[in-house]
Formats: sequence, structure tokens, C-alpha cells
Amino acid sequence: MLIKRRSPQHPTERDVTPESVYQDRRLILKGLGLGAATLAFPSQAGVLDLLRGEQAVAAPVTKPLITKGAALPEGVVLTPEDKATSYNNFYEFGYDKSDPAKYGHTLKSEPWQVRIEGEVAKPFTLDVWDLINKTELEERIYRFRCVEAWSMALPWNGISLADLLRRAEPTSRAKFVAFETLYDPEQMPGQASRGLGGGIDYPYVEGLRIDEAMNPLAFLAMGLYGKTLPAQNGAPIRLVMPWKYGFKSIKSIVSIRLVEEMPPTTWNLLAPNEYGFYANVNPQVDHPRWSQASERFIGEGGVFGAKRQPTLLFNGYADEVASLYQGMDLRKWY
Ligand SMILES: Nc1nc2c(c(=O)[nH]1)N[C@H]1C(S)=C(S)[C@@H](COP(=O)(O)O)O[C@H]1N2
Ligand SMILES: [Mo]
Repeated sequence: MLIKRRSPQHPTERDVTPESVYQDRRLILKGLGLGAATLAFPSQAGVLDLLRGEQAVAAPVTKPLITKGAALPEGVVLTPEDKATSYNNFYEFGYDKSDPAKYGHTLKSEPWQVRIEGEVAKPFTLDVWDLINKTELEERIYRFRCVEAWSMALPWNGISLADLLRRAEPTSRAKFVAFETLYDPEQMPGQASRGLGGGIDYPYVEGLRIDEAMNPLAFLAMGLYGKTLPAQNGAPIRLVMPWKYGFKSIKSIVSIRLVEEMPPTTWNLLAPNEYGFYANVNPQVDHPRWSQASERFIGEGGVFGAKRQPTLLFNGYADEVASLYQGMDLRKWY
């Protein structure tokens, strides 16, 4: 039998490291004995569950929504619902992909308010459940691409971000939009432990330029597959930016602030040379530790049967969004 050795210059997808590994390494190097121990544990526990084939994950608590169905775009195959709700990045509940579905039940997502404030003439508080219960949400089927080079295609239910922002009447000084996730270590165990939470300084924060936020594709989701969002997918309200890497799509939002200066963003603060503010999906701009030329699409076969496919510029939404970046060097503004 021929045993092929991989050359270190050509990493395979096994070498593609999750966003968290940068932090793991930093914490371990710092020699935080306890930190490193608790850090190694949740991840191993997750793998053991997988090997044992345990049904550790309870069915997510969701409710059916009033929503208008979207037609499946040509060539798009949906990621099965159970894959979308069991393979997640939501570090507030641990950094292993199986953690958010396991630990998300401690999140109290009802009632829920979001403040829309800052450089606006009419700041207001959005009662999210009022909106969910009283309005017909729009369904949008979007491709979703994580910076870790896996992707899905999902039916979201929600409203256009621009519609919500317009209600607050942004002033001429509103140049950026800053988003913040809930901060409550009692509900979010990853916020109570630097190990479990991947070393992130919480709350998780994200941001957009105002013209990106006003683009018709920018979406605030309150549902997935026609039901309210499970905790692990960002209940009860999260951002969906289909042409950007997944980390821009901040979950469980409590604050939307219009601001004059570019706001700080969580992954950029952690590793500025790896994660930029723009984070537009681009097959030609590699991550410093792996190629972005292709991605593993998570479909019927799940994570292990994921199908390799080429990455599309702006995740396939160039017609809608390329004009936002005219004249910008996309290698510099990654
Ligand atoms: N608050 C918060 N939002 C977050 C994250 C997170 O850890 N915390 N992870 C991001 C990343 S890296 C991705 S890929 C997507 C994953 O969304 P999904 O689990 O619904 O697929 O959520 C993003 N939003
Ligand atoms: Mo991601």
C-alpha cells in the first residue's frame, strides 16, 4: 500500500483551523494552567460525543412563523435543517461546533428588546417578539460562507436591515453601524469562562459601513426554516450578510448603534492580520493560514460528506454588491 505524505506547504482541509485556534494557542502559550485545561476539555468532549454517536442534543425550542415562502434559486440545494442547527459557531456557548446546540438552552430569548440609537433622529426600542408575532416575515434563501471554508444554503425569515434603520432616520453623521450581542455570563457560559468562550472579550461586536447596511441584501433574521431561531443560530434576532464571511453575521443582537467612526469588531480585535473589517467572500484573497479558493458545502451528507465546490466572489452576490467596493483594493481591505 502506498502511503502518501502531505507536504507541509500544501495544507489539506484537515489543517484548516477554526477561528478559535489562534486564541487557544495564545492562551496556552500564556501558560494559564487552568485556562489551558478547561480549554482542551470541551472540545474533546464534543468529539467523544460524536464518536459515541450520542444524541446529546435536544430538539431546539422553536415556534412556527408567519412567513412568505421564497422560491429556491436555480442550482441551490438547501442544507438540511438538522445540519444547520447542530454545526454552529456561537462562542458564547463554547467553541466546539456541537457546543451551541448543547448549551444554548440557558439563553432566555423571550422577551427581547433591541435598541436602535446613536446618530439617528428617532432612536427607538424594538420589541422583537411583538414583531415576530404581529408581522409576516419575508423568507430569503441565501448562501452562507464561513471563513473556515465550509458553507451552507439556508432559508431565513426576517426583515430587511435597511427598513429597520430607516425607521430611526439616520443623520448625515451616520457612517457606520455597530452591532452588539447580549452580554450575560449567567445565560452564556462562554462569557463566564475564557476557556469555553475561546478567549474572546465579550460582548461580541460587529460592524458595517452604512451603505453596506442599507444594501437590500442585508437581512435581520428572526427565523430559519419557517420557525423562530433556535438559540444556537442566534435567537431571537441575528444579522445575515450573505456576501461576507459568517463572522460578520452577529447573533442574539441587543444593540444597533449608528456611528461616525468605523467600530471595533470581535475577530478583527483578536487577530487583525487574519480577519478584516470588510470580510467579503473572495476566492482570490486567501486567509493567511489556508486557501479560500474552494469551500466544503454541507448538504445531505453532513460535515463528513461535505462536497468541495469553488468559492464565488462576494459569495455569488457580485451583481448586487460589487459596486459598493468600486476602486477599493480588496487585498488590502480584506
Ligand atoms: N455573537 C456571536 N455571533 C456570531 C458568532 C459568535 O461566536 N458569537 N459566530 C459567527 C460565525 S464565525 C459564524 S460562521 C456564524 C455561524 O452561524 P450559524 O451557526 O447560524 O451557522 O455566526 C457568527 N455570529
Ligand atoms: Mo465563521
